[in-house]
Amino acid sequence: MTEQQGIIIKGVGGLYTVVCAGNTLECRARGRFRRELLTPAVGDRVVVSPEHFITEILPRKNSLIRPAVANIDRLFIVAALAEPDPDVFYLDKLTVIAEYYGIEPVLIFNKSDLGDPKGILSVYERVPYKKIVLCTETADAEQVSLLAGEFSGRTSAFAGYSGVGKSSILNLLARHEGRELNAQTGHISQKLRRGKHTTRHVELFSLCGGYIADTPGFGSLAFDYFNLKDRRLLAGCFPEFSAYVKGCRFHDCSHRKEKECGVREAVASGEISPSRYESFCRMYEEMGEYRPWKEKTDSEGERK
Ligand SMILES: Nc1nc2c(ncn2[C@@H]2O[C@H](COP(=O)(O)OP(=O)(O)OP(=O)(O)O)[C@@H](O)[C@H]2O)c(=O)[nH]1
Ligand SMILES: [Mg+2]
Ligand SMILES: [Zn+2]
Repeated sequence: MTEQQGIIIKGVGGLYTVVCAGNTLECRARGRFRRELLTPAVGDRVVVSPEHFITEILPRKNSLIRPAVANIDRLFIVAALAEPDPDVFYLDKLTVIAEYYGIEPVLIFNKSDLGDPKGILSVYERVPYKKIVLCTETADAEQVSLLAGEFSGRTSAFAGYSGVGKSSILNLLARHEGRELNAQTGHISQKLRRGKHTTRHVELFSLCGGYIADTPGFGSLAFDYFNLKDRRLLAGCFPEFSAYVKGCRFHDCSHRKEKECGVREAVASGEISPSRYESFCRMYEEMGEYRPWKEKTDSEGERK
């Protein structure tokens, strides 16, 4: 037996499920990854030894921490129109993370039976991402078939709050192919109007002619793991700003307080959504407060 290459589809408690040429292998990782502070992630292309050890992680196209997935082409950012209510700041953070890592964001507004999508669609009207309005419970075959096409030929991951319907969408796509994945779905808490974190780990499913990662919903999304040392990169993660940055008087304009700022003028004239601009400013502030782990310990050292 020789080494083989495969893709990690699941990783729980140090045990990795790797698909190699159609075979599913249960593997462990070599200790050296831990020494190198490298953790194999779902989506990683890996080399597996005959003893079923992961001996190598092939170069990654990208890797995210929340959700913990690697080599993603598209991030499907799911929000519910109600139960839970959409949180645009959270959605905007996800779009920024996707942009930053070179992943194409697609917005899904689910539970259209529970709310009117007009408001949220107007926020994203000028944002050049695909937007899909969906009701997983009533979608007809044509709608599901269009949706399935969005996943074909690429690796995708879901992201979004708990309870918005990520696993329900996955099951809908599976049923469309005549399969039962039984990705676990959970009712939202009627008291808190939030999901209950039904999905516990990331798992990659081979579906719709591609790979799709179901992921757990996560609440907070800090920039603490972000490598955005230079927060001036932030405006570049808002694609609808780009046409207006040219109108800024200062080449290093932060688009917040400067005079003659093309971005602020576009917000004032309604060409940039005020809500997106507000998210930009909030993120800019948060990034300013962020100190990388190493710097933090250094400054603690100084205090002693
Ligand atoms: N009314 C309505 N309910 C939906 C729709 N889609 C999903 N749900 C319900 O929403 C609840 C949560 O759905 P899940 O698919 O478990 O949500 P999730 O995003 O996977 O949640 P986590 O795994 O906790 O992150 C379930 O009770 C679903 O039946 C929809 O289009 N309309
Ligand atoms: Mg789920
Ligand atoms: Zn500016």
